[in-house]
Amino acid sequence: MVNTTIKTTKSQEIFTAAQNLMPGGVSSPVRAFKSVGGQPIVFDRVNGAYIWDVDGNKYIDYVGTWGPAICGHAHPEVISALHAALEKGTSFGAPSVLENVLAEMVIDAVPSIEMVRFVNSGTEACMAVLRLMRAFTNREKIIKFEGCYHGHADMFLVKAGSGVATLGLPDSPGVPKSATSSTLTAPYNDLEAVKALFEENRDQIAGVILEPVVGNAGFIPPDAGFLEGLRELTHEHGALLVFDEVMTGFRIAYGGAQEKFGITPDLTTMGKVIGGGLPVGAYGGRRDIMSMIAPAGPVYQAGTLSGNPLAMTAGIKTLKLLQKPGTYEQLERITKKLADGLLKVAQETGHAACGSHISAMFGLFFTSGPVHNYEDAKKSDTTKFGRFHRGMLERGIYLAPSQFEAGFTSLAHTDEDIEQTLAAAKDVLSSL
Ligand code: KE4
Repeated sequence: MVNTTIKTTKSQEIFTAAQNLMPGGVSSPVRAFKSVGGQPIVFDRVNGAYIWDVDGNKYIDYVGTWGPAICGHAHPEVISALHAALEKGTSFGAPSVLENVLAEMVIDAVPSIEMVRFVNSGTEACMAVLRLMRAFTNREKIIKFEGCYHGHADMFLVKAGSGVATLGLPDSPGVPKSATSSTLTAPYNDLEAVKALFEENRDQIAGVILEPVVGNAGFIPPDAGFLEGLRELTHEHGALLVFDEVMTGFRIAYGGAQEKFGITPDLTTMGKVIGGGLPVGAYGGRRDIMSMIAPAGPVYQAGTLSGNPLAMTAGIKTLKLLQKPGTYEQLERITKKLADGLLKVAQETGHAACGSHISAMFGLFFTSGPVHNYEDAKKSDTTKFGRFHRGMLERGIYLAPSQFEAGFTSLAHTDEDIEQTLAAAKDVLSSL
């Protein structure tokens, strides 16, 4: 039994049954609450900044379905646009003007993107971009960073973050050595390590892929000069620089982390926000590179539901809402209030803690820090994080169920929501 003060009878019934039907009872590992303990709550509906579970409990949501709900869940304008689109069918498997519209919006927004291809998930986008990097440079090796997560494709499951970090699966069973033998890793924020890899693997590295702001090892921003250094190193060695902006895209800024930090990668992957809650991933970049993708070029990549009209509609409407003046100032203000407040409460209640935020993404570690990379993050007190998570859940606050995830705010979060959250945090942390 889960010892919570909130009534979770129906959640427990449904989740117990789910465990007989689906591995771990979930469709994605992090949802099982393995690293924070206790059973997950089963959602009934979401709206704005809020969740209601099947027992009728209401929560303020700081996961936002892992990023897509940046305008708030079930935004009325997105819902009504979807209703209209539904009348015309759910999938075409053929060109539609909606793909042109969203493609143009992404190209106009993201500095590195001259052409874009839509897929159905961030994983697909990262898989495709890896194949493209290798084809364009005619080199095989790639560099990724410990704790960064680029989806669950074999070649990325090397010291990955997110659910892999949470479940301590640095190299998942079933991944053949051949799939990862060309994947080199370095600590995040460590330019010297990257330089050494380039020296040791001269003319063999197709490119470097990273989360420009890490969200899958907990929240870890780039140190000053790190992104610039990678841009210089990749140029120097004839390798490509790829920003995985599946999480940071349209969240760190309208043009993503690359706009915020003024660094232009050669290729970018996206997802989450650009689907407005429906399955969309995308990759894009320089025209000379993207033109290699079939059928324009020889690099094969395909997908039955890619660019489907419902997902395009939700993405178009979401980006339109984000274009409104003042959007990112509001996201920065509300998230700063939350992140600074959480840190203050943790320190006032005598807990070693560090954390930060950039725009609508934030994180908190129970360690005095600083946290510059995954090794630092792993030194944090994950047991305390689990107890904090459960305590907040019992007080109606839904945080990401793992220390190795980031937190997400939205345009729907109000000052009152933040104040309620900080009061709950004070209550929980005083009792830990
Ligand atoms: P998906 O295949 O889950 O759409 O995207 C994979 C991916 C790629 N790149 C980055 C930077 C990502 O954050 C993700 C997915 N993020 C996780 C949250 N840490 C999705 C949540 C989950 O796995 O259930």
